Amino acid sequence: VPRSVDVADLVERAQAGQPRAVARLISLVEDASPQLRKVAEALAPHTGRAQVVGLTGPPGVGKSTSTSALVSAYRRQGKRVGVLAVDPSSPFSGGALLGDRVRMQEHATDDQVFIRSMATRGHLGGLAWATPQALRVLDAAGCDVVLIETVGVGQSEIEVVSLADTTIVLLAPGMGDGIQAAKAGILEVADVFVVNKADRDGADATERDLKYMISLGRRERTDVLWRPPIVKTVASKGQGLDEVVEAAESHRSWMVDHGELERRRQRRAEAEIEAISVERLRTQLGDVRGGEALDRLAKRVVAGQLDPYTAADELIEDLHAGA
Ligand SMILES: Nc1nc2c(ncn2[C@@H]2O[C@H](COP(=O)(O)OP(=O)(O)OP(=O)(O)O)[C@@H](O)[C@H]2O)c(=O)[nH]1
Ligand SMILES: [Mg+2]
Repeated sequence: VPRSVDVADLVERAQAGQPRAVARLISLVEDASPQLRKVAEALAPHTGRAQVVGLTGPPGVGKSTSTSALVSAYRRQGKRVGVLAVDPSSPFSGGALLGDRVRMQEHATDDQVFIRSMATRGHLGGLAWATPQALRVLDAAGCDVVLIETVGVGQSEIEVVSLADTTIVLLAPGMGDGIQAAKAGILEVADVFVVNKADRDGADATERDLKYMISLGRRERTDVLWRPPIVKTVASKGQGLDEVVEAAESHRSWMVDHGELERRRQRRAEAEIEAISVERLRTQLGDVRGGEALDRLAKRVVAGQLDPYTAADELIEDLHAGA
């Protein structure tokens, strides 16, 4: 039996920046604990202040190294920083993953830095589910910036984009797949491009390719006023990260000036409400007549006695009838 939690007290201590309270709250939302609603309610008035910066890109491009170096850059400005490392393939969560723990070592004793790994495998809806809540915890904990790192594989980068105010897409020279990723739609989601591993051959060529592709993309989208800048970095040596922070800051100012920040946050909230509603409806539909309704309707569909549309009508009618 999970011991009961004083949510209000936890939130108060998280606001004061106590790492253990922050960690506990994230665990509560991640485990979909029965306290989740109370937590969400208690957090709501303390959110909306943090700047949410997403980092995505192909495997091995240097996301974790860059995230750590970015934390340092923000810390030089005296900012409180949260990090959510989202690993869509990992069943482990809680502490940082081993490799990331090594990379984040320099921040381990900094009480102005909160780092958390989130596993999304096995969670229905993956990122969409627990990460926004974890984000709220870090926001309420007074983080000026929250960095969300996720490996750019398919759905996850789309999801990280829906969470972030500013999305940074990392590429590296000599990564053909990086450019492939760019072609596969990563161009549209990037607010800032980073060509990391600029100490390697081919960084200039990668930058040139990117510029060319951006110019192609812009021809079709004359409404888009923001031109994503390209910043070259050597994350492993901490080079270029101040420029990345600058680029993210300019993007934020641009969004504020053009009402885009409000629009993005509105869309984000809509998507979140929708996801929660859909999830709740799914549960309710499965529960109609103790789960028997769906079962019996499916049997009739299989037997050819009923078409699935009529079956859906019946299921929804039953739900509304409170059967
Ligand atoms: N030469 C060079 N190597 C780098 C640079 N940045 C990172 N690396 C190295 O690239 C490797 C991968 O870096 P990570 O930060 O783990 O990359 P990642 O994108 O987080 O990787 P995944 O999370 O596995 O997708 C590590 O060995 C880093 O030390 C850089 O600027 N130059
Ligand atoms: Mg990583």
